[in-house]
Amino acid sequence: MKHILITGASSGIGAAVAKRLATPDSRISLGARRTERLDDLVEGAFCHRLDVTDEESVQEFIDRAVDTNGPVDVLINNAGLARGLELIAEADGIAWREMIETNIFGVLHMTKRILPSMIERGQGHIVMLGSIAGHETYHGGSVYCASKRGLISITEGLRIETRGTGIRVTSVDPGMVETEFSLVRFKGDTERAGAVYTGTRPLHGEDIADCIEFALSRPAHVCIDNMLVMPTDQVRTRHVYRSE
Ligand code: NDP
Ligand code: 8X3
Repeated sequence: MKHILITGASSGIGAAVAKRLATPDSRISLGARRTERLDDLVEGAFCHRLDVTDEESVQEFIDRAVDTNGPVDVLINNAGLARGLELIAEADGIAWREMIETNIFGVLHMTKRILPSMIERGQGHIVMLGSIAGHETYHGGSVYCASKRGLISITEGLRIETRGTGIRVTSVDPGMVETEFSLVRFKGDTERAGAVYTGTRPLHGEDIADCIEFALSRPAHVCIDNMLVMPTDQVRTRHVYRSE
């Protein structure tokens, strides 16, 4: 029985991954701020409030998850967000802080607390939700892209630090996935968010769940370092085929 812990499971990719990985061989822990969305997602899962930007919340969540489901075997650092498309000269800096605190500090707060027990037990798998945005920068996306590019360095650093321990670190870097991501980015503007996916065929959370399931199911001596997964209709961030 593997203990699989997923951050940001209340929506999109995290919710799809939670459903996919809930098998008789797993014990699942799910965290997010909107706990009401977690409760009915997966039968028998441990669900608890988690704000990855708040160290006390992170510690409490992990303590309770470990008490309930035992040491963590798989950590899926999925929680993340983008806010707006502000240009650097015009930004007030609030969105910058939220993106960096969530996408970088959030991952570090979670990983730092779970890694020692993985090292001690000589096993563990950490999965990072990166992005195509970590591989290229687009207009108005400099800080979100910086957060995902920074994640690549953290992922590589972790692999170096854990060499020889048996721990695997995988990053899955998707292109456009239809989730609540754009709704969050555009602060609930459904029209603007919907337009991101209009006339094209984006990825869905289940496509990313496929990738994570594949990486986790490889034999212990095989580490899938990185998967860059794009919709067929999308070539780079701003080259998207639209039929209308
Ligand atoms: P959603 O907005 O649908 O889901 C984001 C999840 O992150 C929610 O469950 C949200 O939960 C959680 N989250 C955000 N902030 C926090 C926080 N401070 N503490 C805990 N949980 C938090 O977007 P996606 O499913 O698309 O995003 C998942 C990941 O995939 C992100 O890291 C994103 O950057 C990445 N990604 C997304 C792509 C896309 O096109 N959709 C493409 C490439 C990467 P709650 O608000 O309840 O706390
Ligand atoms: C989300 C994909 O292109 O909107 O990471 O940044 S993009």
